[in-house]
Amino acid sequence: MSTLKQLEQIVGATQVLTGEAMTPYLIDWRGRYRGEALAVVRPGSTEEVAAVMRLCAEQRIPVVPSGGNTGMCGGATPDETGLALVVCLARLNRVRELDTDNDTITVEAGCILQAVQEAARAAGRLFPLSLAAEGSCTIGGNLSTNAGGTQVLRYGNTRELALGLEVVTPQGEIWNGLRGLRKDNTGYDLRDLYIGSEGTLGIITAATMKLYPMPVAQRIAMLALNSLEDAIAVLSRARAGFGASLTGFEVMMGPVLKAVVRLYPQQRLPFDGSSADAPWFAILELSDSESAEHAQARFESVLGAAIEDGLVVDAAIAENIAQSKAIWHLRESIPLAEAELGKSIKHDVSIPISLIGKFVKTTNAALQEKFPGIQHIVFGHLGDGNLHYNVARAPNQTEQELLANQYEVYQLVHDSVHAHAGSISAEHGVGQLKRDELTRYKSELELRLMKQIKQALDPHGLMNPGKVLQT
Ligand code: FAD
Ligand code: 2HG
Ligand code: ZN
Repeated sequence: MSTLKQLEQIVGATQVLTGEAMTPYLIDWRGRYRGEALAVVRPGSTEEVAAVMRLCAEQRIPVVPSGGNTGMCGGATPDETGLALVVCLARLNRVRELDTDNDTITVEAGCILQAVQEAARAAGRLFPLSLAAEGSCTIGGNLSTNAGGTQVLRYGNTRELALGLEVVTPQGEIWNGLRGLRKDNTGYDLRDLYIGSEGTLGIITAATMKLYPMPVAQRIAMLALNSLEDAIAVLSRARAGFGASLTGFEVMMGPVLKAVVRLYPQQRLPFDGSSADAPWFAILELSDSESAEHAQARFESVLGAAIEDGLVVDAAIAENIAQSKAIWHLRESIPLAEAELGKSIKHDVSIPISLIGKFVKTTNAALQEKFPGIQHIVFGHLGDGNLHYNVARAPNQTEQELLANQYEVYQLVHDSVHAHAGSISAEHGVGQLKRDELTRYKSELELRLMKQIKQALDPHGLMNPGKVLQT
């Protein structure tokens, strides 16, 4: 019997896609990568995933796991050989359990992030992972890339939110590690190996995630600032003044926000006059567990002092939920606006916060010297020391001319990140985009240990070949 027929027997004929029907799975959302595949399968249960994996192991068929295809590094896009099977987890989308005494939710890997947030909210709890792709990314994809987002400074990355996993191994065994335990020191942490492994070690089919109390009150402001250094000074005061109540601190270059409102005229900057032309903006979010009055008093005291000391040019404080949403919407629109403006060269970097000002100044200068007129698109999660230091074409360049230099640009920026004690992937992962760059900055020992782990868990190298590690 042909492989396709055997797959149909496992998942049903309508869940094996070939030909044109595969197209959305063969290209990443940014249009940077295009591959081919033997087929796309859409299993409906963990047992079906396991049966598919057993067949792939027997026939040595490479496997590419796919969630919502919103990843930034081409991790879910198969290579060009057409040999791989794309395994899409979208049909595994049930909430299996919500336990308010244990403050946990157990969900299948294909659950859309927003659906997990909504299920938590319906039970009076907060699931704090929050990112602009939340309407289409899956919890399996979030776990596999160890996604960050806008609430990391308070709640941590996806890794910190995960207590247990269910995983199908490349041999087709099911590991049930769905433990809702906050303490479990029983040897090597398999869960943490799979998280962030971008589908190169196994397929995550379900997870038990932490829940938190809903905040009683929130205060959100957009700040107009004269410099990145001032943003860092305000962040430092907000951390000291708000403690664990500081749940968001984002920063973005003025021209980047201006581009958002130009492209999406229904959105508006909450400033007029010269404040709207500030070189930098920040978003500050306080989540209080006492009362609206308590939140307001804390917010005013930190912000008032920062304004008095000349660190903040202007502050637009949201008066209601609609205004809070509008402020966050401006920030969340940046990646889509950037994509509409053309292809850019993306760097998702983390730097010790104390070195961020120096990093941006020296890297901007070095880029301008080598590629005059190249445009900087800098924004990100300043509270986590995570910048999206993206680069767009100079006004007199074509997109192709920009991309022709992409490897030189990566190296210049990543060398600077390395020189500033940073990491070349803060939250988006490695995928195929940064696989080769990784070898420039990881030590030989680190790479060897990573390859040994890969060899131990995936001895035939079938899981997502060509991603994360060179094969
Ligand atoms: P996919 O893109 O389908 O896959 C991503 C990787 O995980 C691939 O390597 C794939 O093989 C693997 N994978 C997927 N599912 C599984 C599984 N069940 N088991 C094993 N491997 C699997 N990221 C951030 O960290 N912070 C942000 O603020 C942020 N904002 C974003 C904003 C926008 C507008 C967009 C489009 C993306 C953003 N991202 C952000 C990128 C983010 O990494 C992804 O949105 C998300 O985490 C990936 O989920 P996905 O389901 O789309 O995974
Ligand atoms: C964000 O923070 C995402 O908005 C996307 O991580 C970053 O588009 C980017 O470079
Ligand atoms: Zn981000």
